[in-house]
Amino acid sequence: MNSDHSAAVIRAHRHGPPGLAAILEKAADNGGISRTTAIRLLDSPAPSLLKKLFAAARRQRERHFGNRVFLYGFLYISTHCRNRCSFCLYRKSNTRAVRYRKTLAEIADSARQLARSGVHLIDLTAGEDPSFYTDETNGLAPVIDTVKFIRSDTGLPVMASVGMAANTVLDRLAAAGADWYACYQETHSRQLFDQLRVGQSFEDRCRSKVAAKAKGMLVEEGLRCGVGETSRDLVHSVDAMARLGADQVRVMTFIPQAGTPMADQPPASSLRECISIALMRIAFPGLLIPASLDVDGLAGLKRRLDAGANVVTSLVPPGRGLAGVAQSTLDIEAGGRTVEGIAPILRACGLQPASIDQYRNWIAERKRTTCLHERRAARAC
Ligand code: SAM
Ligand code: MD0
Ligand code: SF4
Repeated sequence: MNSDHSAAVIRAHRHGPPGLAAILEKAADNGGISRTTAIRLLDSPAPSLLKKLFAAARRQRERHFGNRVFLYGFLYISTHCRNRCSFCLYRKSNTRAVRYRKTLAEIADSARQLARSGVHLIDLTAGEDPSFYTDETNGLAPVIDTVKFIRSDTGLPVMASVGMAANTVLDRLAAAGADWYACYQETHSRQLFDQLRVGQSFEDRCRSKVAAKAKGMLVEEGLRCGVGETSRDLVHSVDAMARLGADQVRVMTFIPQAGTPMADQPPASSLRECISIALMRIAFPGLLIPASLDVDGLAGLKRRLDAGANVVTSLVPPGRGLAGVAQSTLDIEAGGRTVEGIAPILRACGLQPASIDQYRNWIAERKRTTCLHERRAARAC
């Protein structure tokens, strides 16, 4: 498997727009389409053009990863949160959310179950649980201990997705062995950010990712679609992901949540997400791009993989009282969000799980080739 180290930006036109169909035919070979074309595809998605776009995205994935995909186990370890993101079920004041905080023993049991099932990474996710911040100088201390334990106990790479981490906390997360720092900006429009991530700092969130890269961690950036963003906003975000030098890039459709200020928003179709996945695959052919089970469950997996995604995320072990984020229960207890549950869908897409060594090699290669200079050159949005 190859990996791409120069995250390509969606390129600007040089010679005026040729026919869209022709551009898409070439997209897989030259690794780029223009911003104007990307916006046109998002705004008026003609089925014949989308077919070409998705085929081009799949060719790029095939070139870099063959028919192999990575699988991420997901553990939402605490659903308590001090924040008030307007889109999130787990925002502080929401009485409709089921709240729990798993013990280290419970987390370890679930992580072992995931490891036995064949996932390549354990994603430790949490709200900004006030109990994590009781000791000011050692913020997130319980999470850091958990990362350290799960990493050595399972032997698998670990992602920390626990909200925005301060510089000193990032140092300790990196020292504890967290391979990944996931922190999603949702949008790079400041106005929309302020509506979505109420009371949080746009700049601090951006800067934390730049800092995490400088400390040698891999970084995942993420976008929300279906929340009133324009197509220009989405394309602008793809440019920002390139400037950051993100290692994994995701987009998820907004799912309205009971008891939140955005509960009554009409649910959006996932087509815009799939187009964005394909555009990201063409802009970043060698990067990791999730198909999340946390939006449409199993029913939505094939269309996301067919759009060029190469990581299945939000695999949750059943029987342990664990929740999803955007879909807190969908397909979990029935065992659908498991390696076994997704196997028929992978087969239908002509894909198969990578080996753990292939995943480790991708990480090692990505870390090796993103040299210190490049990591320091990462720019905030
Ligand atoms: N609390 C941490 C944070 O917010 O960074 C970690 C949790 S992170 C997994 C929460 C992410 O789930 C959000 O950034 C968003 O991408 C996604 N999410 C949450 N609620 C959602 C919703 N209603 N629809 C779609 N995605 C959602
Ligand atoms: C997912 N539910 O992968 C998870 C979550 C957090 N790093 C990821 C949004 O869809
Ligand atoms: Fe808390 Fe994260 Fe939900 Fe925001 S998105 S309310 S920070 S759990």
